Amino acid sequence: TFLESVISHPSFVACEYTTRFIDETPELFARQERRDRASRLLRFVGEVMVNGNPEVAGLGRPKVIAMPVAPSYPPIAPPEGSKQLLDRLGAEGLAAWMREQQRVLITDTTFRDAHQSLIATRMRTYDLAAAAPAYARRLPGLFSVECWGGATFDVAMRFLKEDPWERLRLFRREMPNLLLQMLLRSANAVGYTNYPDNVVRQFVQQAASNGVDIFRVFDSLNWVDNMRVAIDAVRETGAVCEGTICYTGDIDDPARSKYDLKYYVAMARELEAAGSHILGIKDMAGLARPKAIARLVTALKQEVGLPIHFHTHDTSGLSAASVLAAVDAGVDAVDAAMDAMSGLTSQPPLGSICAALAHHPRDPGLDHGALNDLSRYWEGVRALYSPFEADIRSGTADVYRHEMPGGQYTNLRAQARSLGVEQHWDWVAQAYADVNLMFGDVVKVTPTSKVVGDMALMMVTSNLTPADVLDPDKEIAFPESVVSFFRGDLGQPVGGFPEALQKKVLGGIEPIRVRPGAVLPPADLAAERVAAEAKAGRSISDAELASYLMYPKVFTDYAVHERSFGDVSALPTDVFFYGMTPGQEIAIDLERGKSLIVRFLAIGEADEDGERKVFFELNGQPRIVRIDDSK
Ligand code: 3PY
Ligand code: ZN
Repeated sequence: TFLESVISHPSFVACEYTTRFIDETPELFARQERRDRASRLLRFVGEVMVNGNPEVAGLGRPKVIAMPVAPSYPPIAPPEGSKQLLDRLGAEGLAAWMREQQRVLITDTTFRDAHQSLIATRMRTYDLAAAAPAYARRLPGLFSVECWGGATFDVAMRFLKEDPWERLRLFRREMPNLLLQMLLRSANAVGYTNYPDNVVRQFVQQAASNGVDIFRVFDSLNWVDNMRVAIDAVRETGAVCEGTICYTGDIDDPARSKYDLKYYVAMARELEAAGSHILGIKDMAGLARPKAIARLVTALKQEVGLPIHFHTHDTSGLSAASVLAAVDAGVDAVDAAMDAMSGLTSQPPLGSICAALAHHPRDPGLDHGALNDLSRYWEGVRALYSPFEADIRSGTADVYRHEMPGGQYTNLRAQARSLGVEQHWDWVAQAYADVNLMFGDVVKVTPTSKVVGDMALMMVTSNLTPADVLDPDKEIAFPESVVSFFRGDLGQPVGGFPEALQKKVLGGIEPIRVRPGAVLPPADLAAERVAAEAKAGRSISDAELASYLMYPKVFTDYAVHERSFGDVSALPTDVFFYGMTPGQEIAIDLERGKSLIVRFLAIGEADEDGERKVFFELNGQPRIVRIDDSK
């Protein structure tokens, strides 16, 4: 208790105090605060041990639950890297440098897209943070670390009960020499729907001021008009804007002429004119075949003056061939994931690509030993998250049929499982392809990919054929996301909506034909803050306001969880998901130089009220936590 802190304080014990002792001894409060945090964390661990962590309920356990050893690094300050280049040259200068230098620049996606695509975005800050100091010291030649945005923002709060902003600040602190890159869904920011313009602007400002250097900005319908607010907001912060084309279809297939070379070149010109510093090619499903990407990169190098950055997924098993073809065609930067987190629906293997380019004029110049060591660390981390893996073992040409983004694949499969139709996966994949064509052959990437996925699952669970869906006389209860899509809430697709289906889906509802942000009223930021603080029961930062504006319920639930259980991101991952084993001792770093030593002793029998006592030692002192086991 607070009283105990007072009477055990050395000045109090030595009778060296005045009536102002409490006011003049702020460390009493710091100590009390630490005790509270410790109690809350013990309550969380106790809760996991008695009732389990709901996030892994029913998923089975990893074969071995062992925390991997963090990768080692030399005791030096991080050498200068790409971040210092940006600070010195500015965004335009950095872009010019990218074009002028010869090696191919490498972005590592392990901290974001790789785990989004392989293990449903579940990697915790604890495991990411442990790798960061080694990245800064052993890979200072990396171009950037893609580490934030996309689905990580939502998942951090919703499932991992941690603050995405705290994660970002930690990356900034630990990797001060590397460019930090995020994925921004333009008007959808890091959500699944268009937000008011002032919400998008406020989010971008917070992301930049908390550490993001490069914003990869894309629109889920490739609608450049819907990207301008985000592009302008990024430029205003001084950060780098990577205006991005989402690649779909096949430029070499005459049957998919909607998305041909001319289409992509025209879009690239628009993105250049809109103010992009870098041109991104986001091949979210891994459809860019080697010959196609070579032709595309060659054309874009001729037609636009921006450096080009290629991102792809390995669902086909051929993405490394595409990356190498892009390198030969003169692409400036490419994305890859550390070997142990690569392949399948993730990016191609970073270490193998570097090895393949060794002694080549465009050798990325990274330390192969460091890449191996880091990959070994990620291998250990990945094993901890094995319950979240999709049951796929190989690349497959089937991706050219269904065109699902890598980041969606594992999620949609998990959704299919929860709806009891995973055994009909082939049917789901075919329905996904059919829905795409019914909807007019659309770009499929978050959130339009979710619209197509929702519809495909609905067709399978309701046993509907495309003819049923299109039949004007057959009544269908379309998913809410589909109605919203046809109303124009995500924007206008290339070539417009298929009219008859739009009429059927909307009934009497009038669609919008303008940019959604043009008709959404601005959010009242001051009023939203008051509401958020009332729900959280405390004052919130500007960054947390951005969380609330994007995800009011998810942020509120996270804040309530934090009030009860503290900052659970400090717990090792084995403990977070599975609790502790008798006799196990862990150190929890609360802040620099302040750690708690927690030892778990035993769990008692449930008493008549259904409460169990969980026995711990905290810094050598016995602590008992009572947990309701009646749930
Ligand atoms: C996202 O938007 O999260 C994606 O990764 C899309 O590919
Ligand atoms: Zn991706």
